[in-house]
Amino acid sequence: MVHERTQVAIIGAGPAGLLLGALLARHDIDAVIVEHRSAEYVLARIRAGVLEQTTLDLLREAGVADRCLKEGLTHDGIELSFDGALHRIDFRALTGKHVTVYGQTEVTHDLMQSRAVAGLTTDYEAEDVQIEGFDGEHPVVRYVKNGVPHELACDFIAGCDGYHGICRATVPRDAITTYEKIYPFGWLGVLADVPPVRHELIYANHERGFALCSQRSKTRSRYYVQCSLDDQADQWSDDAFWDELRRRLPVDIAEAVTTGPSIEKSIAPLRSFVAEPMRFGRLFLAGDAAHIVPPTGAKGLNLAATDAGYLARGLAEHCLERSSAGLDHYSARCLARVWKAERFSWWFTSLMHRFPEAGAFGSRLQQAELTYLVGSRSASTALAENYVGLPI
Ligand code: FAS
Ligand code: PHB
Repeated sequence: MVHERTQVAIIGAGPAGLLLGALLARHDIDAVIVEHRSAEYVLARIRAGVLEQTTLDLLREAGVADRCLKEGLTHDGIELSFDGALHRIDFRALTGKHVTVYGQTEVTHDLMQSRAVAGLTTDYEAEDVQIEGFDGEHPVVRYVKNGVPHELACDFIAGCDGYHGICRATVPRDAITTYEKIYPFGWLGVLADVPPVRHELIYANHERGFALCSQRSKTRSRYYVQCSLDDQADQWSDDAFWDELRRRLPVDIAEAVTTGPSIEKSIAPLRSFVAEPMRFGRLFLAGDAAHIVPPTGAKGLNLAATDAGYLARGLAEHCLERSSAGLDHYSARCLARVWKAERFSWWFTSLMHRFPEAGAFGSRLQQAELTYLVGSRSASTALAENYVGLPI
């Protein structure tokens, strides 16, 4: 048995865990990250692509924003496609703000590299991770690494282990309330080394279903089409994907799409989920461990980042200033932001996707709302200020 001690044990090396670790290091607070996958596996997951300014500010505070500031793409708006035409939502004109397109993979890479250079401990491929004692003064994390049992004593545990992690699952059922909505479709996503079809993202509402034209750089694109939950990614040939994508776009845009071999193809289910509260004694949940949004509003990664920012500040106040105010307000402060993002992500998903059970009446309502949205400065501003990120 290896006995170790740290101030904060972080479960999970996704964006929430890695960013929390980087922010704590800026305050000289010791943290160990325990991750059950390999670093290569974590980096191979293709996920988010859009960063709010608040996330970029947190990356800068953590000292890991240099590459993002150099390679990230500044986007001043998005385009909505419906009835065969594009309609631009001008973030800069409506809010004075923009978003940055920079893949979650790159954020994760930068955080991992920064952690390794600083010589901070991340135990990858940890097996049978268990947490206990967080309802008392002496929490413990137990896991097996290379066949050797580890016991990590700590002052606090950060549950950054995602929706399927063990931290939320370890909380007694009568201490937690969950809210969930499952959507009757998924997103089939393709990553390809082809130039993006437009400078900015296109969100398409089409009778055949939703489509999204996104990107990672000027030479790498990320596309999605709404698909059935019965679909399997390996059932979709590249040609079938490109044909379906182009059928959901205006003719001139469809003809401008550069196709090519997929380098990643996967289907993500869509759900809205919130667990309340996000604190249980000395256990704090952050990121997907506490909440999930449908990716339509590009909020998942950004919520994980703001949770990490709130938690890092609360832990720093506790450890350095002997004040528990930040930790005592952590859950309420995160959930106030989470629920606004849940509402926006649900609204944008409901507006842009085809729901079989909504019928012709539901489609007409969507068309009426889209026409109103792009014709009303107030309605467009409401979309824009949620998309670029509400004030922290
Ligand atoms: P993560 O799930 O990223 O990280 C949790 C980490 O904990 C993982 O590395 C996992 O291996 C580890 N872990 C799990 N159980 C463990 C255990 N028992 N012990 C130790 N470690 C454990 N968001 C967007 O904004 N836009 C998108 O397009 C988008 N697409 C997505 C597609 C998919 C398929 C998924 C699943 C999510 C997507 N998201 C998207 C949301 C996503 O980006 C998350 O919000 C983001 O990864 C949240 O980061 P974390 O909270 O760190 O959770
Ligand atoms: C992505 O590029 O993966 C992406 C961008 C915006 C979204 C969802 C996904 O709303």
